[in-house]
This record gives sequence, C-alpha cells and structure tokens, in this order.
Amino acid sequence: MIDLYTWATPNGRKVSIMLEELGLDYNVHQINITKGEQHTPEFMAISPNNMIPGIVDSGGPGGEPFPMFETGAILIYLAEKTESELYPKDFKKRMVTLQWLMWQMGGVGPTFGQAHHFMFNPSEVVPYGQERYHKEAKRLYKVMNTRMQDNRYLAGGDYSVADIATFPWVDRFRRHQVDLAEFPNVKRWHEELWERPAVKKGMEVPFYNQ
Ligand SMILES: N[C@@H](CCC(=O)N[C@@H](CS)C(=O)NCC(=O)O)C(=O)O
Repeated sequence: MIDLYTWATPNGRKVSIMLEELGLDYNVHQINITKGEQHTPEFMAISPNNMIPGIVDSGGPGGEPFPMFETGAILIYLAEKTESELYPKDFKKRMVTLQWLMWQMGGVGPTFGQAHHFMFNPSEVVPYGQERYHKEAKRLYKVMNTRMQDNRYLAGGDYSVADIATFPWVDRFRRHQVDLAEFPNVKRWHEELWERPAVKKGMEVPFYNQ
C-alpha cells in the first residue's frame, strides 16, 4: 500500500495521476501547505525538503516501509516498482524520457512556480520578476510546442512519466496567463491528456482547483 501525502498543486498531482495510471491502491493524506503543515516533524520525516508531495510505500525495497520525496524520483520509483513502460525499459527510450522528465523538473516546475509567485504575491509587486518568469514560461511553451510538432508525446514515443510530470503544470496556463492558442501542439496534447480517466481522477486528488 502506498500512502500519499499531498495537496492540490501541480507537483502533488503528478503523483496521484501516476498512481491512477498504474492502478495502485493508495491512501491520501492532505498536507495543507497554506497552513504550514509541510513543516511538521512527522511530514519532514518523509519529505525533509518540507515540500509536498511525499509517499511511503509500506512494501518498499527489502519489504520495509520506504519514504520518498521529489516527484521525478517518485515517478521513476513507481514505474520501476511496477515494471511500467511509462518509464521505458529500452535504454535509448528511457534516456529520452529521462531528459524530458528532467526538463520538466529543472525548467517547467520551478519557472511556472516562480511565475505564479511573482504574479500573485500580494506583499510586493516586482515587475522585473513578473516579466522574467512570464517570458521564460513562454519560452518553455515554445520548446514544448516545437517538440510536439512531430511527436504526439513529450518523450517522442508513447505517453510517459515526462507527460505526467508536465501536464498538471500546463493545466495552470490560465493562471500564468499563457494563451494555448499560441501553442497549438501543446493545446492538442493538453486536451488529449484530459481525456485519460487516470488523469481526470488524479487531478482531483485531494480536490480540483486551478
Ligand atoms: N522539486 C519538488 C518541488 C515540490 C514543490 O514545489 N512543492 C510545493 C507545492 S507544488 C510545496 O510543497 N510548497 C510548500 C512551500 O513552499 O512551503 C518536487 O518535485 O517534489
């Protein structure tokens, strides 16, 4: 059994979508980051970076309970544990998938997160920060749009952990004020992924908001 510690954010939903795609049983524990619940010693024993999401796999390596944080690592762990092709076994395909997963982890997540911070931080308006991260977010949309000109999915082959990691962030396009009509391949991909039952269910954990 997997215990998922999460909140209604893009990083949290990467893992709930993955668990739904894999058909794994899991318990959801809400960590309300707007109330500081990510800082409790109990949660930090799972996620020492005091950020959601975290998981504990009661049947981890060696049959022992295994805590994990960092979504990229969690997605790879769950795929490897279940021998899922969402993280392909073929070495070349796996390395292409890993590149696009790392692109999400190092680029899309932090950049869109900073864009939201500068757009919606009520304490101080910093136009330089707003412009910098909005521009960088649009650059990343352009990269994605170009990548999916000739590819249905980000990793080039089949639907993969790279798509799962990126989808919940792109779903916040309205919040970071990006018009998907400017990026038709991303729009097509976003619409297609919304049709997947596991995506629909995973996006509602622990509840849906944009
Ligand atoms: N690199 C981390 C990022 C996780 C992250 O940014 N989590 C945010 C929510 S989306 C969080 O918990 N923020 C709490 C805080 O800023 O105190 C991952 O992929 O797991």
